[in-house]
Amino acid sequence: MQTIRGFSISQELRERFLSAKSVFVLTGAGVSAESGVPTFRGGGNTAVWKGMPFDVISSARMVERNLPAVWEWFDYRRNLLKSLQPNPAHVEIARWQDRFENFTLVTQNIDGLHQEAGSRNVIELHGSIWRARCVTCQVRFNILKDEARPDACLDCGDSLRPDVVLFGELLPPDAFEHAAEEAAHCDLCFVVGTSAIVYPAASLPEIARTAGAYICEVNPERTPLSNLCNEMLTGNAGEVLPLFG
Ligand code: BV8
Ligand code: ZN
Repeated sequence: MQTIRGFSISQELRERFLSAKSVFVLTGAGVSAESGVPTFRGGGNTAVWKGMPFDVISSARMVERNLPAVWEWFDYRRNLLKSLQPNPAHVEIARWQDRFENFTLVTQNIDGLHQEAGSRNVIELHGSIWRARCVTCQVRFNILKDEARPDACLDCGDSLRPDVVLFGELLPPDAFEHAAEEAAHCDLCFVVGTSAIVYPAASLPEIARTAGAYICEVNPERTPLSNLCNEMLTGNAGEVLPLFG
Protein backbone atom coordinates (compact mmCIF):
# COMPACT_ATOMS: atom_id res chain seq x y z
CA MET A 1 0.00 0.00 0.00
CA GLN A 2 1.62 3.19 -1.17
CA THR A 3 1.33 6.19 1.15
CA ILE A 4 2.14 9.90 0.88
CA ARG A 5 2.50 12.32 3.76
CA GLY A 6 0.94 9.89 6.10
CA PHE A 7 -2.29 9.17 4.30
CA SER A 8 -3.18 6.15 2.30
CA ILE A 9 -6.05 4.82 0.32
CA SER A 10 -8.46 2.82 2.48
CA GLN A 11 -8.68 -0.96 2.14
CA GLU A 12 -12.29 -0.51 1.04
CA LEU A 13 -11.44 1.93 -1.75
CA ARG A 14 -8.52 -0.20 -2.93
CA GLU A 15 -10.74 -3.28 -3.10
CA ARG A 16 -13.48 -1.39 -4.89
CA PHE A 17 -10.87 0.01 -7.32
CA LEU A 18 -9.50 -3.46 -8.02
CA SER A 19 -12.96 -5.02 -8.53
CA ALA A 20 -14.77 -2.10 -10.25
CA LYS A 21 -16.45 -2.85 -13.58
CA SER A 22 -17.66 0.66 -14.41
CA VAL A 23 -15.67 3.74 -13.34
CA PHE A 24 -16.76 7.36 -13.81
CA VAL A 25 -14.39 10.32 -13.38
CA LEU A 26 -15.44 14.00 -13.25
CA THR A 27 -12.64 16.57 -13.28
CA GLY A 28 -12.40 20.32 -12.82
CA ALA A 29 -9.69 22.98 -12.90
CA GLY A 30 -7.91 21.42 -9.91
CA VAL A 31 -6.71 18.46 -11.98
CA SER A 32 -4.74 20.92 -14.14
CA ALA A 33 -3.48 23.09 -11.26
CA GLU A 34 -0.19 21.18 -10.95
CA SER A 35 0.38 21.78 -14.68
CA GLY A 36 0.32 25.51 -13.96
CA VAL A 37 -3.21 26.21 -15.21
CA PRO A 38 -4.78 28.85 -12.90
CA THR A 39 -7.95 27.60 -11.18
CA PHE A 40 -11.08 29.80 -10.99
CA ARG A 41 -11.61 29.66 -7.24
CA GLY A 42 -8.24 29.10 -5.64
CA GLY A 43 -7.36 30.52 -2.20
CA GLY A 44 -10.84 31.92 -1.60
CA ASN A 45 -10.98 34.49 -4.42
CA THR A 46 -12.59 34.14 -7.87
CA ALA A 47 -10.64 34.64 -11.07
CA VAL A 48 -11.04 38.19 -12.41
CA TRP A 49 -10.20 39.45 -15.92
CA LYS A 50 -9.81 43.19 -16.40
CA GLY A 51 -12.02 43.79 -13.36
CA MET A 52 -14.70 41.32 -14.50
CA PRO A 53 -15.34 38.11 -12.50
CA PHE A 54 -14.77 35.16 -14.86
CA ASP A 55 -18.44 34.20 -14.96
CA VAL A 56 -19.12 37.68 -16.41
CA ILE A 57 -16.48 37.68 -19.15
CA SER A 58 -17.26 33.98 -19.81
CA SER A 59 -20.96 34.64 -20.37
CA ALA A 60 -23.39 34.46 -23.32
CA ARG A 61 -24.28 38.09 -22.65
CA MET A 62 -20.64 39.18 -23.13
CA VAL A 63 -20.49 37.42 -26.53
CA GLU A 64 -23.47 39.49 -27.67
CA ARG A 65 -22.09 42.68 -26.15
CA ASN A 66 -18.33 42.50 -26.79
CA LEU A 67 -17.05 39.45 -28.68
CA PRO A 68 -13.52 40.93 -29.12
CA ALA A 69 -13.20 41.17 -25.30
CA VAL A 70 -14.25 37.53 -24.97
CA TRP A 71 -11.64 36.52 -27.56
CA GLU A 72 -8.99 38.54 -25.70
CA TRP A 73 -9.75 36.50 -22.50
CA PHE A 74 -9.58 33.14 -24.26
CA ASP A 75 -6.55 34.13 -26.35
CA TYR A 76 -4.74 35.00 -23.08
CA ARG A 77 -5.62 31.62 -21.56
CA ARG A 78 -4.71 29.73 -24.77
CA ASN A 79 -1.31 31.39 -24.88
CA LEU A 80 -0.75 30.38 -21.24
CA LEU A 81 -1.62 26.78 -22.10
CA LYS A 82 0.78 26.52 -25.03
CA SER A 83 3.77 25.89 -22.76
CA LEU A 84 2.01 23.67 -20.21
CA GLN A 85 2.05 19.89 -20.00
CA PRO A 86 -0.24 17.25 -18.50
CA ASN A 87 0.72 16.31 -14.91
CA PRO A 88 0.77 12.87 -13.16
CA ALA A 89 -2.96 13.18 -12.43
CA HIS A 90 -3.81 13.42 -16.14
CA VAL A 91 -1.37 10.58 -16.90
CA GLU A 92 -2.83 8.26 -14.25
CA ILE A 93 -6.42 8.93 -15.37
CA ALA A 94 -5.40 8.18 -18.97
CA ARG A 95 -4.07 4.81 -17.82
CA TRP A 96 -7.42 3.92 -16.26
CA GLN A 97 -9.26 3.94 -19.61
CA ASP A 98 -7.87 0.48 -20.48
CA ARG A 99 -8.08 -0.89 -16.97
CA PHE A 100 -11.84 -1.11 -16.51
CA GLU A 101 -14.59 -2.83 -18.49
CA ASN A 102 -16.39 0.50 -18.70
CA PHE A 103 -14.64 3.85 -18.13
CA THR A 104 -16.01 7.37 -18.58
CA LEU A 105 -14.01 10.59 -18.25
CA VAL A 106 -16.04 13.79 -18.04
CA THR A 107 -14.29 17.15 -17.70
CA GLN A 108 -15.35 20.72 -17.12
CA ASN A 109 -11.92 21.80 -18.35
CA ILE A 110 -11.47 23.33 -21.79
CA ASP A 111 -7.64 22.98 -21.72
CA GLY A 112 -7.32 19.68 -23.61
CA LEU A 113 -4.70 18.33 -21.16
CA HIS A 114 -6.55 15.03 -20.64
CA GLN A 115 -6.36 14.35 -24.36
CA GLU A 116 -2.69 15.39 -24.41
CA ALA A 117 -2.06 12.79 -21.67
CA GLY A 118 -3.60 10.12 -23.91
CA SER A 119 -7.21 10.05 -22.73
CA ARG A 120 -9.62 9.09 -25.52
CA ASN A 121 -13.37 9.85 -25.78
CA VAL A 122 -13.16 12.63 -23.20
CA ILE A 123 -16.62 14.15 -22.63
CA GLU A 124 -15.88 17.91 -22.70
CA LEU A 125 -18.96 19.28 -20.95
CA HIS A 126 -17.92 22.91 -21.43
CA GLY A 127 -16.27 22.71 -24.83
CA SER A 128 -12.65 23.35 -25.77
CA ILE A 129 -10.38 26.41 -25.93
CA TRP A 130 -8.76 24.75 -29.01
CA ARG A 131 -11.89 25.21 -31.16
CA ALA A 132 -13.82 28.13 -32.62
CA ARG A 133 -17.42 28.03 -33.86
CA CYS A 134 -19.29 30.17 -36.38
CA VAL A 135 -21.96 32.33 -34.72
CA THR A 136 -24.24 31.73 -37.75
CA CYS A 137 -23.71 28.30 -39.32
CA GLN A 138 -22.23 26.72 -36.13
CA VAL A 139 -19.41 25.09 -38.14
CA ARG A 140 -16.42 24.31 -35.87
CA PHE A 141 -12.76 25.03 -36.62
CA ASN A 142 -9.72 23.74 -34.74
CA ILE A 143 -7.30 26.33 -33.35
CA LEU A 144 -3.75 24.98 -33.69
CA LYS A 145 -1.06 25.72 -31.09
CA ASP A 146 1.44 27.36 -33.40
CA GLU A 147 -1.00 29.11 -35.77
CA ALA A 148 -3.20 32.18 -35.46
CA ARG A 149 -6.85 31.35 -34.96
CA PRO A 150 -9.10 31.79 -38.03
CA ASP A 151 -10.72 35.23 -37.79
CA ALA A 152 -13.89 34.42 -39.77
CA CYS A 153 -15.98 31.43 -40.80
CA LEU A 154 -14.42 29.78 -43.83
CA ASP A 155 -17.90 28.57 -44.86
CA CYS A 156 -20.17 31.62 -44.59
CA GLY A 157 -17.67 34.36 -43.73
CA ASP A 158 -19.47 35.35 -40.52
CA SER A 159 -17.64 35.89 -37.21
CA LEU A 160 -16.35 33.08 -35.00
CA ARG A 161 -16.66 32.68 -31.23
CA PRO A 162 -14.83 30.33 -28.80
CA ASP A 163 -16.39 26.84 -28.93
CA VAL A 164 -16.88 26.79 -25.18
CA VAL A 165 -20.09 26.70 -23.11
CA LEU A 166 -20.48 30.09 -21.47
CA PHE A 167 -22.54 30.94 -18.40
CA GLY A 168 -26.21 31.11 -19.34
CA GLU A 169 -25.68 28.73 -22.25
CA LEU A 170 -26.91 25.18 -22.51
CA LEU A 171 -24.38 22.36 -22.46
CA PRO A 172 -24.07 20.23 -25.63
CA PRO A 173 -27.20 18.07 -25.02
CA ASP A 174 -25.59 14.83 -26.16
CA ALA A 175 -22.55 15.41 -23.92
CA PHE A 176 -24.54 15.94 -20.72
CA GLU A 177 -27.05 13.17 -21.40
CA HIS A 178 -24.23 10.73 -22.17
CA ALA A 179 -22.40 11.76 -18.97
CA ALA A 180 -25.56 11.46 -16.86
CA GLU A 181 -26.27 8.02 -18.32
CA GLU A 182 -22.79 6.77 -17.43
CA ALA A 183 -22.93 8.37 -13.95
CA ALA A 184 -26.17 6.51 -13.29
CA HIS A 185 -24.54 3.15 -14.12
CA CYS A 186 -21.09 3.36 -12.57
CA ASP A 187 -20.01 1.50 -9.43
CA LEU A 188 -17.10 3.82 -8.59
CA CYS A 189 -17.09 7.60 -9.15
CA PHE A 190 -14.07 9.89 -8.69
CA VAL A 191 -14.58 13.66 -8.35
CA VAL A 192 -11.20 15.27 -8.95
CA GLY A 193 -10.31 18.93 -8.51
CA THR A 194 -13.67 20.61 -8.73
CA SER A 195 -15.32 23.14 -6.38
CA ALA A 196 -18.65 21.55 -7.45
CA ILE A 197 -20.41 24.93 -7.67
CA VAL A 198 -21.22 25.08 -11.37
CA TYR A 199 -24.33 23.24 -12.61
CA PRO A 200 -25.39 21.02 -14.22
CA ALA A 201 -21.85 19.50 -14.07
CA ALA A 202 -21.97 19.28 -10.25
CA SER A 203 -25.17 17.21 -10.44
CA LEU A 204 -23.32 14.25 -12.02
CA PRO A 205 -21.80 12.88 -8.76
CA GLU A 206 -25.24 13.30 -7.19
CA ILE A 207 -26.69 11.12 -9.98
CA ALA A 208 -23.97 8.52 -9.36
CA ARG A 209 -24.57 8.53 -5.60
CA THR A 210 -28.33 8.17 -6.03
CA ALA A 211 -27.64 5.17 -8.26
CA GLY A 212 -25.59 3.58 -5.44
CA ALA A 213 -22.05 4.25 -6.66
CA TYR A 214 -19.12 4.67 -4.23
CA ILE A 215 -18.03 8.32 -4.45
CA CYS A 216 -14.43 9.35 -3.86
CA GLU A 217 -13.44 13.02 -3.86
CA VAL A 218 -9.84 14.11 -4.53
CA ASN A 219 -9.29 17.71 -3.44
CA PRO A 220 -7.05 19.52 -0.96
CA GLU A 221 -10.17 21.34 0.27
CA ARG A 222 -13.72 20.31 1.21
CA THR A 223 -16.44 21.19 -1.27
CA PRO A 224 -20.28 21.24 -1.23
CA LEU A 225 -20.01 17.63 -2.50
CA SER A 226 -17.82 16.34 0.35
CA ASN A 227 -20.75 15.33 2.55
CA LEU A 228 -22.12 13.23 -0.28
CA CYS A 229 -18.85 11.32 -0.73
CA ASN A 230 -18.01 7.93 0.74
CA GLU A 231 -14.33 8.85 0.87
CA MET A 232 -12.27 12.03 0.65
CA LEU A 233 -8.62 11.93 -0.41
CA THR A 234 -7.47 15.31 0.89
CA GLY A 235 -4.53 16.19 -1.27
CA ASN A 236 -3.29 17.24 -4.70
CA ALA A 237 -4.49 15.06 -7.57
CA GLY A 238 -1.00 14.80 -9.07
CA GLU A 239 0.26 13.21 -5.84
CA VAL A 240 -2.84 11.22 -4.85
CA LEU A 241 -3.95 9.56 -8.10
CA PRO A 242 -0.60 7.84 -8.86
CA LEU A 243 -1.14 5.94 -5.57
CA PHE A 244 -3.66 3.84 -7.47
CA GLY A 245 -1.03 2.88 -10.06
C1 BV8 B 1 -26.83 26.40 -17.92
C2 BV8 B 1 -16.22 27.29 -19.83
C3 BV8 B 1 -29.08 26.40 -18.71
C4 BV8 B 1 -15.83 28.71 -20.00
C5 BV8 B 1 -17.59 27.15 -17.80
C6 BV8 B 1 -28.37 25.79 -10.59
C7 BV8 B 1 -28.06 26.46 -9.44
C8 BV8 B 1 -27.35 27.69 -9.53
C9 BV8 B 1 -26.93 28.22 -10.74
C10 BV8 B 1 -27.24 27.54 -11.87
C11 BV8 B 1 -27.96 26.35 -11.79
N1 BV8 B 1 -28.11 25.92 -13.05
C12 BV8 B 1 -27.52 26.79 -13.90
C13 BV8 B 1 -26.98 27.79 -13.21
C14 BV8 B 1 -26.25 28.89 -13.76
C15 BV8 B 1 -24.77 28.52 -14.00
C16 BV8 B 1 -24.07 28.14 -12.73
O1 BV8 B 1 -23.87 26.99 -12.40
N2 BV8 B 1 -23.63 29.20 -12.02
C17 BV8 B 1 -22.81 28.96 -10.80
C18 BV8 B 1 -21.73 30.03 -10.74
C19 BV8 B 1 -23.67 28.98 -9.58
N3 BV8 B 1 -24.65 27.41 -14.95
C20 BV8 B 1 -24.68 27.74 -16.27
O2 BV8 B 1 -24.83 28.86 -16.71
C21 BV8 B 1 -24.54 26.56 -17.22
N4 BV8 B 1 -25.56 26.63 -18.24
O3 BV8 B 1 -27.19 26.13 -16.80
O4 BV8 B 1 -27.68 26.50 -18.99
C22 BV8 B 1 -29.45 27.77 -18.44
C23 BV8 B 1 -29.53 28.61 -19.54
C24 BV8 B 1 -30.00 29.90 -19.30
C25 BV8 B 1 -30.21 30.38 -17.99
C26 BV8 B 1 -30.04 29.52 -16.91
C27 BV8 B 1 -29.67 28.19 -17.14
C28 BV8 B 1 -23.19 26.64 -17.98
C29 BV8 B 1 -22.06 26.48 -17.04
C30 BV8 B 1 -20.74 26.37 -17.82
C31 BV8 B 1 -20.00 27.68 -17.87
N5 BV8 B 1 -18.68 27.50 -18.47
N6 BV8 B 1 -16.39 26.97 -18.42
C32 BV8 B 1 -14.53 29.08 -19.29
O5 BV8 B 1 -13.77 28.15 -18.94
O6 BV8 B 1 -14.28 30.26 -19.14
S1 BV8 B 1 -17.73 26.86 -16.10
C33 BV8 B 1 -16.09 26.87 -15.50
O7 BV8 B 1 -16.22 27.20 -14.14
C34 BV8 B 1 -15.39 25.53 -15.51
O8 BV8 B 1 -15.63 24.81 -16.68
C35 BV8 B 1 -15.95 24.86 -14.27
O9 BV8 B 1 -17.19 24.27 -14.53
C36 BV8 B 1 -16.16 26.04 -13.34
C37 BV8 B 1 -15.00 26.20 -12.39
O10 BV8 B 1 -15.11 25.17 -11.45
P1 BV8 B 1 -13.88 24.17 -11.22
O11 BV8 B 1 -13.41 23.59 -12.51
O12 BV8 B 1 -14.30 23.26 -10.16
O13 BV8 B 1 -12.68 25.13 -10.74
P2 BV8 B 1 -12.57 25.97 -9.38
O14 BV8 B 1 -11.41 26.87 -9.55
O15 BV8 B 1 -13.89 26.55 -9.00
O16 BV8 B 1 -12.22 24.86 -8.26
C38 BV8 B 1 -11.00 24.19 -8.35
C39 BV8 B 1 -11.06 23.10 -7.28
O17 BV8 B 1 -9.86 22.32 -7.38
C40 BV8 B 1 -11.11 23.66 -5.85
O18 BV8 B 1 -12.05 22.91 -5.10
C41 BV8 B 1 -9.69 23.42 -5.32
O19 BV8 B 1 -9.67 23.15 -3.94
C42 BV8 B 1 -9.28 22.19 -6.12
N7 BV8 B 1 -7.83 22.05 -6.35
C43 BV8 B 1 -6.90 23.02 -6.44
N8 BV8 B 1 -5.67 22.46 -6.69
C44 BV8 B 1 -5.87 21.10 -6.76
C45 BV8 B 1 -7.25 20.85 -6.55
N9 BV8 B 1 -7.77 19.60 -6.56
C46 BV8 B 1 -6.90 18.56 -6.77
N10 BV8 B 1 -5.58 18.74 -7.01
C47 BV8 B 1 -5.02 19.97 -6.99
N11 BV8 B 1 -3.71 20.11 -7.19
ZN1 ZN C 1 -20.39 30.12 -40.79
